[in-house]
Amino acid sequence: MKQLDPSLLSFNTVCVHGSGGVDPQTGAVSTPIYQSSTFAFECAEDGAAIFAGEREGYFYTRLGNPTQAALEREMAFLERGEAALATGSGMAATSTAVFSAIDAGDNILAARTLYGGTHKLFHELMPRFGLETRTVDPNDPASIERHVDGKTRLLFIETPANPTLSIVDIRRCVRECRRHGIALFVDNTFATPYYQRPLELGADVVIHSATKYIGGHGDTVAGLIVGKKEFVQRARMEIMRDLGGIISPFNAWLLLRGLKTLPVRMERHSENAMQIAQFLNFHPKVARVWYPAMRTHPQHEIAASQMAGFGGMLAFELKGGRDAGVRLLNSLGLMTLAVSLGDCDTLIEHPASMTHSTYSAEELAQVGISGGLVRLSVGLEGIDDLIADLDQALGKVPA
Ligand code: LCS
Repeated sequence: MKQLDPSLLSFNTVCVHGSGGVDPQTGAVSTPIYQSSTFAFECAEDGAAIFAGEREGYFYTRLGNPTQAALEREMAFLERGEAALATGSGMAATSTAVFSAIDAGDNILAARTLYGGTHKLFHELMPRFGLETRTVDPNDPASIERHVDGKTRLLFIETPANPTLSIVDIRRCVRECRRHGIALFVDNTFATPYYQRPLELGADVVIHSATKYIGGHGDTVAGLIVGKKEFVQRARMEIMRDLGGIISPFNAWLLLRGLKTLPVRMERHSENAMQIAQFLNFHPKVARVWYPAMRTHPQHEIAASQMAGFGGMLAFELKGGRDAGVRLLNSLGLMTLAVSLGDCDTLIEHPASMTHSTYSAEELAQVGISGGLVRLSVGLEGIDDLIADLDQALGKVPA
């Protein structure tokens, strides 16, 4: 059976064909789902050698599975990393990756604007185990300098960030992290490797909530870690093995299927988002729109320098504040009032009371999540239908 060499193929071709082409054993064009918890050894000596790490092989799905491995090879290639580890959720990816890099008494630096669950992990759970998170402005070298010390292991950023679409300058962070001898972890969920590849810019580890654009259809919760082989191996064998946040073979297959259409979906998400951003920008009831493609976005230049496109996420602020937001969300007919993002369906939510309710009132104010801020994950529907729905709902919002 012919095998493909992904290093000779374009991003789009690898998305469709995977990192190895058809299944070498059976010729199956769709990667088989190896729905098996365990794998038989050839003989007792073989089992002992695999357990001792002297021979490669599958033996128990918590430590690896062929369907998962096909996904990991493909994602490592798409993010231009040496290796990848698939996990049961984006939170499992973040916690597994961070715990692979720190020990008791260490601290990490983290951007102020992150997904609410990540913020809660860093500021509530980790401190219970003596692991401190120091909040920094990752775009300001002086802020990093003020907080870093001999026990700092990494800087964790999200760009574009959830939910404000603020942008972090990855190249600048790489320079600062190298200067201080710490690793840079980038949550690349919003951009996907189709539009942004942090490892190519010098970052050390990429994290995904694969629940979002990688899966793309709103039917799977999963995560991914991509980085150097040694780091990924430690994450798998030392942290994942014990914490157990694994992906199921079926969910790994759903992500492989999602990846086939990632480039075409991302392009349509971006086109639709740009048109909605322009519509909202001129709407009298909208105070401000946050979409990195727009020149009015304060960090548009940084975004344009590190992203090949801008994706389907945007946020906007209503002049009428929280009451206007509630009215808008309750008046929509087509758009779905739901958290998550990156689905084919357009999803709309209210960060202050939903995804970022883990932030205190003071923290919400510091990162610019006001009561009137609405987050939109623009889907793949017909653009005229989406704009008509927003238009009629905005019509019901008091001026
Ligand atoms: N990173 C980012 C940027 C996210 O947006 C999320 C989830 C996660 C990590 C965690 O991934 P999960 O475990 O859910 O797969 N974001 C969500 C959101 O904005 N609404 O619902 C979940």
